[in-house]
Amino acid sequence: MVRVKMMAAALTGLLAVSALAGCGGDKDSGSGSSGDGKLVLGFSQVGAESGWRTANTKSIQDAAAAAGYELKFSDAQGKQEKQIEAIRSFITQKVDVIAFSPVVTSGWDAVLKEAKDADIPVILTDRAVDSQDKSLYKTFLGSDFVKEGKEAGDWLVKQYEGKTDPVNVVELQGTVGAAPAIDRQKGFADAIAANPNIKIVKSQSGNFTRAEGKTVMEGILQSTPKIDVLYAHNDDMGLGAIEAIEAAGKKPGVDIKIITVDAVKDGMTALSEGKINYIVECSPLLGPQLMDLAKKVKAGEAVDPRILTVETTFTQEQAKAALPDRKY
Ligand code: GYE
Repeated sequence: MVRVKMMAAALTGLLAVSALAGCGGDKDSGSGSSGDGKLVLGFSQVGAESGWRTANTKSIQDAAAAAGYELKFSDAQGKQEKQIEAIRSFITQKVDVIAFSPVVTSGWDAVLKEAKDADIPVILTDRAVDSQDKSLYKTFLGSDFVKEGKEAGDWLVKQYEGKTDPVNVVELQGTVGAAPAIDRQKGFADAIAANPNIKIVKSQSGNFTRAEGKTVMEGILQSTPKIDVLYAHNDDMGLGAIEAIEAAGKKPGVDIKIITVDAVKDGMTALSEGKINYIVECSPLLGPQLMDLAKKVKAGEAVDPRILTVETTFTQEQAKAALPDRKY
């Protein structure tokens, strides 16, 4: 099995090299630049679990085309093993730059070390890794998920200001072990900590998908008699939960207040209709910044180790105003 894999890897390498040789333009054998001098970017995407992800993929593909790069795009279907495989294949193909959005935070050191040893710069986009050795990647471009969770919690605290009645909160978490799930939970918990009447009575993963958001919420509705608030780590899970809430004969946004994160079009539409009460924005439009960073790290230029995306929050009125121009 191992031998077969090694042979396959060697063959891929050979094909890549002969493809370069075939174009005849690449004198620098250490570089992955395509024969016509285009920057070659290997990108390993998480999957297609949400509206956010679809918008993120499009942003990266569009920006790569606009920048004139050769993009090798690989979809990991939510599996870390597939991402590691894709990164190894990018190394074998000697791409110029590797970028990826890690499914989960841990377990990356070995493959990142392989990229470093091969002298291929790595950019993390959207999600972080927990590697202690920061020299394993050049930069991390993405949102502050703790801040997003905190904004969601701050809004909730404000809604119940001066009240001491118990507020039962259900939390739908993202993918277990993923940076946005870990951080959005933490930021929210910190924000509500000083209010003992606001309690998370159930917290379960819905894996960032609409389908799981719905089934998990169906179960929770049956087992939890009093739910005042739903905090979903993304719009899609919130939208799935809305279907479950409606099927249970309750009014989303009224009987159960709903807070989500992302602000994709479907989420914003539900907010404008009053089915969601508040959304914390998380921008998926990382493509143009990523292309700029890829060019810089390829040229050996220094870049900031942490690049934050600019984001806002939306109430119902703000969603109504923003919807006509919403790009995703
Ligand atoms: O919020 C969610 C997606 O990593 C920020 O992943 C991203 C999250 C996003 O599936 O919708």
